[in-house]
Amino acid sequence: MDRRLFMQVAGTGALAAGSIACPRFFRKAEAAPVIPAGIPTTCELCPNKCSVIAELRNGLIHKLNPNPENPKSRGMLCARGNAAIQQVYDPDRLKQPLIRAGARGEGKWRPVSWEEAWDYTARKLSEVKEKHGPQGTLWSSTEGFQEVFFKNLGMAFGSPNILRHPSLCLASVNLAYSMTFGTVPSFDLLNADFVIMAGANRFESIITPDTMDLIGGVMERKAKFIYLDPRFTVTASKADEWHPIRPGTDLAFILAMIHVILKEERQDKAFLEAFTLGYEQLAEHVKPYTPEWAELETGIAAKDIVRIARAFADSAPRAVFYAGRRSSWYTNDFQMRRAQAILNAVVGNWDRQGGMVPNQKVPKGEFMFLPWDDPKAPRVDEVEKNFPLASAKDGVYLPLRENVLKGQPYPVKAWMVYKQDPLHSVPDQGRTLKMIEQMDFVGVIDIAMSDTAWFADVVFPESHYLERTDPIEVLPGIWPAAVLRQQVAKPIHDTKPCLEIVQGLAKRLGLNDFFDYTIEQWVEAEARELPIANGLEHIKKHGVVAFSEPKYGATRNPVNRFVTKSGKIELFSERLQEAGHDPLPKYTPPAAVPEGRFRMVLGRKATITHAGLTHLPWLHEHHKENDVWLNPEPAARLGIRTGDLVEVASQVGRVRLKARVTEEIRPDCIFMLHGFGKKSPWLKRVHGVGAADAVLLETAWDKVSGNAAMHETFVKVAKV
Ligand SMILES: Nc1nc2c(c(=O)[nH]1)N[C@H]1C(S)=C(S)[C@@H](COP(=O)(O)OP(=O)(O)OC[C@H]3O[C@@H](n4cnc5c(=O)[nH]c(N)nc54)[C@H](O)[C@@H]3O)O[C@H]1N2
Ligand SMILES: Nc1nc2c(c(=O)[nH]1)N[C@H]1C(S)=C(S)[C@@H](COP(=O)(O)OP(=O)(O)OC[C@H]3O[C@@H](n4cnc5c(=O)[nH]c(N)nc54)[C@H](O)[C@@H]3O)O[C@H]1N2
Ligand code: SF4
Ligand SMILES: [Mo]
Repeated sequence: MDRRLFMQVAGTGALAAGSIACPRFFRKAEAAPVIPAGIPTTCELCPNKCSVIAELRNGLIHKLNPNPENPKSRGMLCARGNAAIQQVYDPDRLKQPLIRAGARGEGKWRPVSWEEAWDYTARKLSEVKEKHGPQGTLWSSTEGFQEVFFKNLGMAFGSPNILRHPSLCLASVNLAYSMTFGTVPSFDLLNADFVIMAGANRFESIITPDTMDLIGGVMERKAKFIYLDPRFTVTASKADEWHPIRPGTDLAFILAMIHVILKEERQDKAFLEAFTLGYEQLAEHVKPYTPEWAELETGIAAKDIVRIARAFADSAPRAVFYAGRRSSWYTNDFQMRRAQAILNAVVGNWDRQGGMVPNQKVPKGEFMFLPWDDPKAPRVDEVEKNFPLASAKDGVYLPLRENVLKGQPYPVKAWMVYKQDPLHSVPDQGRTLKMIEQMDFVGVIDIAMSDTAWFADVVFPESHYLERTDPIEVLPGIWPAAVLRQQVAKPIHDTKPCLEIVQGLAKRLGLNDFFDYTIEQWVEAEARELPIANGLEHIKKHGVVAFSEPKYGATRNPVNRFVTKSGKIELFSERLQEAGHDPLPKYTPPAAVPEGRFRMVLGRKATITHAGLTHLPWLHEHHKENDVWLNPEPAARLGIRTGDLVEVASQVGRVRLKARVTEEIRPDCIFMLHGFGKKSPWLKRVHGVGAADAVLLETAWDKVSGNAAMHETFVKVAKV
């Protein structure tokens, strides 16, 4: 390890307020960051995991401040991060274990001791195991530092059915970049001169450090910024150009860009020659995809496509077509993301400053625990058979639900859920409710009475992130960091961290030996290999260990082998061909919007995470309810005005909410925010307020990755 790469304080072990050198990403050297006093920890309100310093007064959490030592979160704590205090002191949060007393969803609960909740759950899981084998249990979860313990319990129990969130989020984009480069890179927005973002709404869908780099890099340096989205988002308002692309046609735009670049010989020939495979096939493949053809598909003028393609190639390597994160859009999403990856490769921006950069990682140790046997049964989602390139350890959510509903290839009768609200995050709420109905047992571990918890049989209250210590987490990136979440305050209610909830169950399921450790032992083992003196002490004191400089160019070495079949960057992919998919991204037009209907598109707001947080007062103030965005042209035809109550109906559900008539959306789509129309009365500010988009969304998935395709639903809108 190159010692110079470590955080500016490496070796000193001490860091007094205001004493650190100004890291590179703080461009104004005079503004040396002051480290606030308090206990350093890590935010858990979204996947970014920003570093926080908690200030206490009289034992209560008084304020959360950003920790500028984390180069990924850059001294930023967003509105949601600040509102975490309100989760802790929320009078309606889960305060003790609960067992259902009435019918599912009726809302009758019996507060019970932890012993009773564990005994009851262990008995139910054992009954299902006896009847159907361990494969009769499903363990689903969303990312979080303690997710590992939950997953491990499912695996130690013998279930192959561990189901993680990527197939509702970023599975197709990750697979597309991995199939091309053998890895998923980051994008150096701090230094890029030309940025294209297609539906990556970075000013509202916050990703660190990308959101800050759009402000401090792209905007401050006046780099060119092109944004494609059927909606006029906050990001669109900050771009040099906004193109309201016809939904589902980004692939046509990208293929036409490649066409122009190759035709005009603006590609990086030396790079393509040295590092890639399949250039000849690509050149042949893109010939029919002219800008004139793409204009008809996308609605973006051919002359604009040509102009953008030229400027993009001429700005390379400091030019990026940014990947985006939530790639759960269309049934051809994988191929669209692969085309982005190929476009980036063609201009040679790989592993260059201002281009695409392979992620670095801060190394850490691992706690060694007793291993368990591999499961005997195959997965219920049949991922290996139907999605051989997808991640079998994460699974595919929608195909899994459909198989469980059919009882194929075998029955699944118990569902354990951790830190996830499938009634809102999985399309077609009605079918997810059916899946719950046909379970003999549903157990949920949450911090709030989510809608899924509301329909469960047992609810386990986890301690809030500010009340617990979690494993050390490595955040890879151009500016990688290892972060610690440590307890800031004692739990104020009868709650426990996930590890202890898991241990209580493990004891009763005869799996004690696999979980015979404490969180302190786990963290200590991880800290042992942090690349800094006194790792544990350092990370407890600072909350973070990070490199101070990005690294560029290590993989631009002729002897470097990419982790692909050929060892090269694969423009043409034999593995895709062998798996029965197009080896080069072939255009398939989106389904036409039926007469009198609209395509439903999704997206985010900066003050809401997914379907959660809308009930916290500070955040609720910004969005009291959701409405449906409708363009003035169809609105006039339908006699709808802003504020009118409308009914929105798809083939699987119907909801009522208010209309917002706005030019900020194309006439062929509608949009509504996630997080409203809650069934759980404990989320009182949003219970029955507005509508839940998951009720409307139909079941569809990307063919290659199995990622949910959430923009394939057409709806009717009518005034009530
Ligand atoms: N309709 C629609 N569906 C979507 C999306 C969309 O935009 N629209 N987005 C998709 C994407 S990108 C993603 S990543 C997924 C996200 O899917 P989910 O992870 O299901 O989304 P959240 O709404 O954040 O639900 C998280 C749950 O965890 C609970 N929770 C929060 N903190 C803790 C904790 O510390 N411990 C425990 N035990 N529980 C906690 C919250 O109370 C909440 O009930 O949704 C996907 N589904
Ligand atoms: N504040 C906040 N920040 C978050 C999250 C959050 O919940 N809240 N969640 C985090 C997570 S888990 C994720 S995955 C990311 C998601 O972040 P992003 O990847 O940016 O995804 P979305 O915000 O869902 O935005 C999708 C955008 O695509 C547009 N769109 C729809 N169809 C098309 C199309 O065919 N073409 C184009 N070009 N655009 C289209 C939509 O209008 C919408 O604005 O955000 C992360 N950051
Ligand atoms: S972006 Fe906001 S919510 Fe997400 S981790 Fe950072 S501070 Fe927390
Ligand atoms: Mo996501």
